[in-house]
Amino acid sequence: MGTPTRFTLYSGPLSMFGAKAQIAALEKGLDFELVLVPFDFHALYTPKHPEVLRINPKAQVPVLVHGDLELFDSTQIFEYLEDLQPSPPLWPRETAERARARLLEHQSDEVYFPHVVRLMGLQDKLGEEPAVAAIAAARRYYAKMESLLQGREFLAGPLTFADIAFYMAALFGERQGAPLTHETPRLLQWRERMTQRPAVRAVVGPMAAWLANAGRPVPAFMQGL
Ligand SMILES: N[C@@H](CCC(=O)N[C@@H](CS)C(=O)NCC(=O)O)C(=O)O
Repeated sequence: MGTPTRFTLYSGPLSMFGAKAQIAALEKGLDFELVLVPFDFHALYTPKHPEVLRINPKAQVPVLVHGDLELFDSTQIFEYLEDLQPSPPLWPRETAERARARLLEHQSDEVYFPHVVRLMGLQDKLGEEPAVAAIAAARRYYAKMESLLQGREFLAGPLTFADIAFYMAALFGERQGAPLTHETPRLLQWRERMTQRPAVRAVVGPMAAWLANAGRPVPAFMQGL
């Protein structure tokens, strides 16, 4: 028996990293089973799903299981999906362009998103210095992304994993007090282009419904999906 066609993706109803993997799999037209692990605003990610605990030493989603292959980390999953289903490609073909796109994807998770994580713990103090500094840092990052969008529709040229990563990270920035503004009009248009993609709507629509059901604010650009 070879590797089954379908894989299983463990994610959470409000997992930004899980949503990255989910959107990429849908963009590639891959068939998979989505397993949502327990998550709510009170208990957060407890109890942990037993498969997530078994597979990922960091006990985090997303986790992907495909036959006897077990993977974790959204960026590792991106690489596997690209090899599993090369078409449509989500990394540019040319070597330097590909490296730039990979760096952008990395920066979204590791340079921009930490500002958003900082804001998560400062929601009742958004007017105070640490939050103001985190919001200013997020805005400086938006300005860099705005300059990349000069004359192109996506951050690295064609649609890539870098767009998927930054779309999801910025969605959480929007929720945590670092929204996109008219100071970065090309970035606003990019977000709208991304939001209209069927793969994005299929993931962000249920996330918006989940937030509304939990009594949490739903950013305007996520409404009506
Ligand atoms: N670098 C990892 C980060 C994964 C991550 O932080 N996952 C969160 C959900 S979005 C999680 O499972 N948190 C639960 C925990 O850390 O206990 C990736 O890219 O997949």
